[in-house]
Amino acid sequence: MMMKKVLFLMIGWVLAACPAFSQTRLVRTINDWWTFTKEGQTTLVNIPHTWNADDTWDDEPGYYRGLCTYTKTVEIPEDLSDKNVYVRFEAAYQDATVLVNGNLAGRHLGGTTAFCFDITPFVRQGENRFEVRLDNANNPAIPPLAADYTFFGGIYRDVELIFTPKVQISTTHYATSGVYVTTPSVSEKESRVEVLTYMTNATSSACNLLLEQKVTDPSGVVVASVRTKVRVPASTVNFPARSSLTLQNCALWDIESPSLYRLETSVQDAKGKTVLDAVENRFGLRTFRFDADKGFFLNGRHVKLMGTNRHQDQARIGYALTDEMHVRDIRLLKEMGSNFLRIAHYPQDPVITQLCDRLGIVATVEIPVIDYITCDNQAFIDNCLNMATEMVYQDFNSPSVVVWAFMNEILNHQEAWFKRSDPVEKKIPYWKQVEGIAQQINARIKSLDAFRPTMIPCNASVSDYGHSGIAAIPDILGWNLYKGWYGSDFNGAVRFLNEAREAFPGKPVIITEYGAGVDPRIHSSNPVLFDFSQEYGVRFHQYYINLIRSREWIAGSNVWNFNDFYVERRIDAVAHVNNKGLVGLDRKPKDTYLLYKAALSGKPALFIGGKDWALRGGDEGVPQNVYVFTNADEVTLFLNGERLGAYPVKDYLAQAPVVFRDGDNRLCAEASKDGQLLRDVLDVRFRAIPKEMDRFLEMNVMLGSDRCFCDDVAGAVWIPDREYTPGRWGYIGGKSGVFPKYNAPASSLDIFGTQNNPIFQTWREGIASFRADVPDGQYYVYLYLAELNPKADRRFSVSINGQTCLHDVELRRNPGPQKALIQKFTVPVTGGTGLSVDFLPGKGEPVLNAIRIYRCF
Ligand code: GCB
Ligand code: CA
Repeated sequence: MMMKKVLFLMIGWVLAACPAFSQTRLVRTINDWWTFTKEGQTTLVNIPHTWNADDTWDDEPGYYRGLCTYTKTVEIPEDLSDKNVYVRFEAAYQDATVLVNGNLAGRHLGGTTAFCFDITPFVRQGENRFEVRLDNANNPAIPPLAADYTFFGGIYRDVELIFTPKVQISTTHYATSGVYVTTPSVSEKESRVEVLTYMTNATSSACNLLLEQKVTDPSGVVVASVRTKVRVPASTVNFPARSSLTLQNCALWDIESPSLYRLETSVQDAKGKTVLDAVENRFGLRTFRFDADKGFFLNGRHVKLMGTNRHQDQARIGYALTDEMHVRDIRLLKEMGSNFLRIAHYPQDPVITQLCDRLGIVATVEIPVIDYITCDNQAFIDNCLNMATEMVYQDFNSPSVVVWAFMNEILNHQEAWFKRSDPVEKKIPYWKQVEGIAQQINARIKSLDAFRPTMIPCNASVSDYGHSGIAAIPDILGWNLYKGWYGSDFNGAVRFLNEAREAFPGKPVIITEYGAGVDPRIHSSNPVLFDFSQEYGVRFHQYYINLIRSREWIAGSNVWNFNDFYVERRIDAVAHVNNKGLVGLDRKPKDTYLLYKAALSGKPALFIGGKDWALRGGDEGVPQNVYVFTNADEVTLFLNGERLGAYPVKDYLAQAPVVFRDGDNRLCAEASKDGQLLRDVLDVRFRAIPKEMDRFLEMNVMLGSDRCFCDDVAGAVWIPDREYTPGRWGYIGGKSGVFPKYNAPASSLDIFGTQNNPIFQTWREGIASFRADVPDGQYYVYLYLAELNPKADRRFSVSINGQTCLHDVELRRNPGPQKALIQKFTVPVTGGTGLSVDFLPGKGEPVLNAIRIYRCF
């Protein structure tokens, strides 16, 4: 009894102390326990959700693109008589029809922007049935039509209900807060803030109201407020009202000090006694400009913008990331020292721009009009324009956002219309269509936002963008550059940029993309183009960091990409994944991330590379290449407590040959920078192939390869091949494969039946034998085979120590081209002969992709 009374008294006290709290609006998610139906199958799911989590990376080509439904009974205990109710989707991919208690609430096209429907007429106190019919089928009227990323279907961002009073700040003006802040003049001394507020009056009489704008500075002090009388007509949606404020002694939003102001907007009764509805927004005070010759200026100060792009997917779950996963990404980006993010190719979760605002990361936002347009289709144009409008309004108040972008690489896929080599006249009709749409999108963005420049990320052909008129349209030109990857010659990048700069002299330039594929499991001491090794990735990015830093007129640059991401059709080292991320689909940093951290962070930095390469292998006594990333000048290395030496640093990298002992090793790196002693430690477990073969236990060798591969799942180390020498091991005869695509050192085929493509993607063609001078005992010998050339007509037999073990294998027939075949043989070795695996050609050349030899006893 006593307790209850005390509690009651305390509640009374709390209420009395905070009279300013009045019941305004309530926003709550309805993410949990939806009944999801796909092709007649029903499951219970939570949002964020995608129905393509699995079929986008299995061995079957294609993924489900069609209609699915979500239904849910939502309990609304509130009395709704004096309320309006809205349902708001942060995004749903991509054509959504929403029904409430059987009534059509609305339809929205486009998978990456938010939408909000008024459902007041359809909801009631008690139980309500929500149904979302969602379709991710290709639709020629909805961009994107096709691109180098997977379009995951589903309600993959939050769904919420918004309960407001009848007189309210609008929720249905492009699903925003209904409040738009501009800062037409900004300085530390004084800044002008203008606010446009949309209000909705859902009553049948006109209302006289007070609209209050209250600004709190970054330290939490209310520094300005203004009240404006407004009369909102009866039954009116999105009635605009303007307010303006002046702020003195301003804290500017900057990269190092991302000062944010808070704007509290409230609608009050005419006397200002009762707050009817209120929303909050953040905004920042900053000036910026892009200059064609001098680059980017923030608050009058020159800043080189360097950062990445980002896709919104993660391993196994596709787009269905929780808020905290998005947050983690932007923190990782900031920790890397990045000050720039191209939010490509589409608007992302609201926490992304929120966090860019808070952490001081300058951002560009883009609509997914990418690669293709639909010709002669007004619905397509309308959807482009609507998406552009949603993008601008939905991130309007973010101080971090400085550019609106659209039409990524839009001239890249003209092949459907003509050949690249065709004369310009033939291309003009198509170009005119693209240019017409570009003009309209650009004009639409300009009409909504007078303060931010526009950008088109272009690629490949300077002259096409010139002749088509497209380059003339946006304020800024983005260039996606892949010289040193898709084009083998690094120097092509400089030639290309110079050509672009000469062709469009007045246009500021951002390198909107550059990147190289890196499968984190692949390493090489002899990195080459298209080997997907960590080391080639490092070399690629070292080159571009120098290129970007040494040219003032390059305003900014974005690595393609922050994270690895799914591309269902793409086959590289990891099938269905674009591996150009600095971090993996699981967000594990690759060496390229460490390189950027050393190059960008500005603070003393030292990291031993190969954090995910702690399990290594090779011949005993043969040095292994170790990478150390740092912004110091020199690195000293210690192995198992012993000093190895000091190594010079070039382009943030010190390389050292290190001889690991069999078993556990502790590698320690030290450097000093700005008077600070830096230290990093990496424990490396080394599996040595012993000098004295009588101690031999195990080897896993990829033929025709300079690559090392770590199979994390099995904890197995795969090493490059070598030629046989007596007393040791290796191949006899044949040649390494060089593969047609890009003249690559490894095949780019997906190998079915394995998650370890790299083991099968190289081979030795025409091999005569593989020998290992192992001691007597019993062995397992595993032959790894896959036909990488579907056209090759080859048949061969294999014998081990004279006994034929494979007769007339014809890989393209059995198991079939690009299918993994692992044959394990139990082989006794006696009489000191060692192991000899011999290949006997029947037709064409025999091949061996990889071999594993394991001593049983
Ligand atoms: C590009 C595209 C991007 C691709 C990238 C690549 O130029 O804009 O969507 O993913 O190249 O990796 O090929
Ligand atoms: Ca599939």
